[in-house]
Amino acid sequence: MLIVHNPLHHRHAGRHEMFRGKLVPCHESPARLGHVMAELARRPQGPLREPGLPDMALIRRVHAPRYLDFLAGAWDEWVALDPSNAELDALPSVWPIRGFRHDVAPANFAARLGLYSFDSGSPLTAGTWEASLAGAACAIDAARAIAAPGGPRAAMALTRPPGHHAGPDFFGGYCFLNNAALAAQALREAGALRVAVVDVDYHHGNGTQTIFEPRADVLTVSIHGDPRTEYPFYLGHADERGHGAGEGFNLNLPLPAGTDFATWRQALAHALEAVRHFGAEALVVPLGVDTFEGDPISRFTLASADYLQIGHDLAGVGLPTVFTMEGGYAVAEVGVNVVNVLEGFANH
Ligand code: Q9C
Ligand code: ZN
Repeated sequence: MLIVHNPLHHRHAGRHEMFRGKLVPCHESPARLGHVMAELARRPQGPLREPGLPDMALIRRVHAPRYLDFLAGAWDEWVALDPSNAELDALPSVWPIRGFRHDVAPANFAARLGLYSFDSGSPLTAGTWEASLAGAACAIDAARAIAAPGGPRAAMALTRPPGHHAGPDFFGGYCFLNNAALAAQALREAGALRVAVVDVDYHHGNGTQTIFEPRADVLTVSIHGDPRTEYPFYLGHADERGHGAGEGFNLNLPLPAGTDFATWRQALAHALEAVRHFGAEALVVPLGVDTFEGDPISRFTLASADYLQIGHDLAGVGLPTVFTMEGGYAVAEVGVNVVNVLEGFANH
């Protein structure tokens, strides 16, 4: 397994997220990746390298150019509002809900911050753009490595911030650029005719679903907490099957809060059967370990040893595979749980 890690990830370091009327410390912290790197030093899974420059043209085929321009300049605009903002994170506080215009971007920065986001839990900081862009480069490089003749069978984009909640032109759920979607797009452009995404994060991969909803060449599957009670609430139901040409190429497998590994693993088997039936030539796995029993914001009951089994089951599909790093907030256990997936995959 090749590991492409993001040396700039720590530049994205939010202070607070809004939760029930209070600013609370961010769950999504640089320490998370530190724990994965430390566990990889104890149990190496293959070569470790840094990414090259990001392919901006490919990123523009996944994300809207006006959204990318917004992200690139957002911090400077935030500080221009008031120089003392340099000491604060940028959090949105107004959004264009139903009936409002989405086609005209307001000149006011706070209004544009809301236009391009869906929650107040995803602080944008001084280094968010650089960290996200280097993370996107990790995902694209990981995909190109496994697609190259003689390349490794699998690669992991070991990066943060995570990506699977980020859509064509919006951020949220701690995500800004959709690393998994970028990997899938890179695999398509490297010659894979059909690419499958199997999202195993606790939360529905709403961004990835929205990006590929109109397309038949990328099957998106997500196993997640039922959106009736779990974040991101407004997408992820079982009746969402794709739009237009993409109809039949999205599969949501929502599970109730409290779900244990035996039930979760049956959903994974269902997901992998859909991948085989689709005839995928490559696989992308947005890997969140917030399904862990100790996760502070999630409600499944997987144990650390279960992640070895998940890796083993994923390897059983026999496809070139890219993992991207998504959620997991039981910080001290994130390293063991992620590396267990990679080790289980390698030992298939
Ligand atoms: N009380 C990822 O795992 N906040 N994002 C939920 C729960 C948002 C999770 C608050 C959770 C986003 C990549
Ligand atoms: Zn998650």
